[in-house]
Amino acid sequence: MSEESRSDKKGFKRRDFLKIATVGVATGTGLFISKETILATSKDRKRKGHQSNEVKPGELDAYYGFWSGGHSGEVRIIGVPSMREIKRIPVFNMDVATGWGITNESKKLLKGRYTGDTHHVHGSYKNGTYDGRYLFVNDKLNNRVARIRIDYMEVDAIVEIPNVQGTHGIFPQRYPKTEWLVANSEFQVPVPNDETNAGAFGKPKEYYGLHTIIDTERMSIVCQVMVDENMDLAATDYKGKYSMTTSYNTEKGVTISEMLSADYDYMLIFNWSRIREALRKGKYKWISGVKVIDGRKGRSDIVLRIPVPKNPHGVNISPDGKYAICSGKVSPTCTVVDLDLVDKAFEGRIKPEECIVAQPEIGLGPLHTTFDGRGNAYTSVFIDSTNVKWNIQKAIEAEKKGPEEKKKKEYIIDVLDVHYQVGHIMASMAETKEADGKWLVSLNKFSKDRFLNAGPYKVENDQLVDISGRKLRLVHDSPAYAEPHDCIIVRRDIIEPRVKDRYNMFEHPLAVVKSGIERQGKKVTIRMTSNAPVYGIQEARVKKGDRITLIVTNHDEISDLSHGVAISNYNINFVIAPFQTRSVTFTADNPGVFWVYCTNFCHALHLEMRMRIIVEP
Ligand code: K7E
Ligand code: CUA
Ligand code: CA
Repeated sequence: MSEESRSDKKGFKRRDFLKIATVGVATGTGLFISKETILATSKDRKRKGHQSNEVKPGELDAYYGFWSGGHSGEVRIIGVPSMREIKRIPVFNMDVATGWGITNESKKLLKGRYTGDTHHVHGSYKNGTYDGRYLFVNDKLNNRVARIRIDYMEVDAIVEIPNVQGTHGIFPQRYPKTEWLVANSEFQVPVPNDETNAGAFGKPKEYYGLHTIIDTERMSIVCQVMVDENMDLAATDYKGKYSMTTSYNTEKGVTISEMLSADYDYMLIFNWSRIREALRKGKYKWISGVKVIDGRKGRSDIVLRIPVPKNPHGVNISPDGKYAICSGKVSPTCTVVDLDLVDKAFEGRIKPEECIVAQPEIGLGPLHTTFDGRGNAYTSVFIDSTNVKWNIQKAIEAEKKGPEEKKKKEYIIDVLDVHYQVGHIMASMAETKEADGKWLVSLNKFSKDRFLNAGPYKVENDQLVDISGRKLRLVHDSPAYAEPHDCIIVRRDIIEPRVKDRYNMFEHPLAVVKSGIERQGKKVTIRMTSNAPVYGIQEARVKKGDRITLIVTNHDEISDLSHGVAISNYNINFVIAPFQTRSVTFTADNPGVFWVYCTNFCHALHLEMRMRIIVEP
């Protein structure tokens, strides 16, 4: 049964709406049509919205959810609305199940650093919506950004960011297509942060934040803009003109009380045409091998600083591209910035604070905001443990009418209690101009008795909310292991056609066509194919101390037919999917007979799928 017909059964009034529209046309009364149309479209009063989140065995989800994995260092694929975990993509972590961090290919990308802290995952864009090519994710711990190829759902590049610490908010360019990605540094540090600058170590006023711009094709650094402030979350606009961030430490504090001392901090907006101009004119310094442009206060006109109440957190752009919404965190408000006014502020025609068109009161501890494409915003409120649905236009109107009108809070449409302490919140397609207002995920930091108690270290609770109606409807609790922060929810038709069933075999320069063993001095290369249920080599004889490179190509092309390659007592274990090639290099330091066996159940004779490496003394 389709989602549509199921919803109809439960009383979705779409048919009634069609009826009204038809009657209106038939009677020819213009008044009648406009009244009903207004009621049905602008205020979503008619929206009952009872979609089913049930995805029966054999059925597929309508959305791919891509979750960051927090301090697990990975990215996860969750089906929405079923909330079934489909796959984990190892990124900055070692993953024994697939051999990530074990194979030569992954080691080359990870460069010996097998820990990470992924907070924000975003897709590549074309014309304001996902193009289904790449995902990007940050590593707050080791200051890296990884790119995941969607066709293989695998990391293919990692860029390291110098001069920074706490690489937190990232966002790809949304228009006309992703060529740049911005990455924020949350912790201010001396720049450069090495012995050449030791004089600054004890002087926090000489610590800076850097807004790094990454070339997403080359996965290299274009430049960095240095500012006094720290930078938390990131966003880009829908016109390719600006990137924006929030700063909670404009004070340059190093303790909590110092970071909370000022009444106002900033939303910072970076002007991309002025950054390009600075690059063209050579207005930068080389620091640690990258171009650093000075964006500090009073030094350039690249950065606009809009004062917002102290210690803000998320910044999100409405899908119509008009507003940047900054969530207050310490302040119970959200600040709505009109991006057309930002143009004027950059031209010096108005003051930065005049870009603010509303500051609605939302609740205690607003952190992140998402959208339904129908003019409504949904803000996660940490201390209250709620998701608050509010109307952006109504908040702007209330602001215009004055404090009395604001107090009525008529812009608030619904408040949903969540369990508990929500961080990020994300609606389906909400970070694109195609926001569709169907599902929302509330990523709650505490699960508090919602699941079987599995020890002192508790899981989180990702709650699924139906937002197709006027009211928010909680439909599912889903435990999440440490510690997704953010997610994006992408329509299936964007991703599914891109995903491949097998690798392009000759993309790997070492693809094995024919099995064989080759020796050059103490270096031995074992090239081996795999075809269920046999490896292309049954026995390899080497000598103690030989440096062995084992290259394996899976010749099974049938979807699902992956093999494992595990070398007993050699701590080597990896998987090869159809037409994939992977290699490992190790020293044969112990004489003996060592079974190499398949770990991935592939065939009725899977257990017999093995070969020997004989290490002679
Ligand atoms: Cu709010 Cu790292 Cu996106 Cu966590 S950040 S919640
Ligand atoms: Cu090959 Cu199991
Ligand atoms: Ca502050």
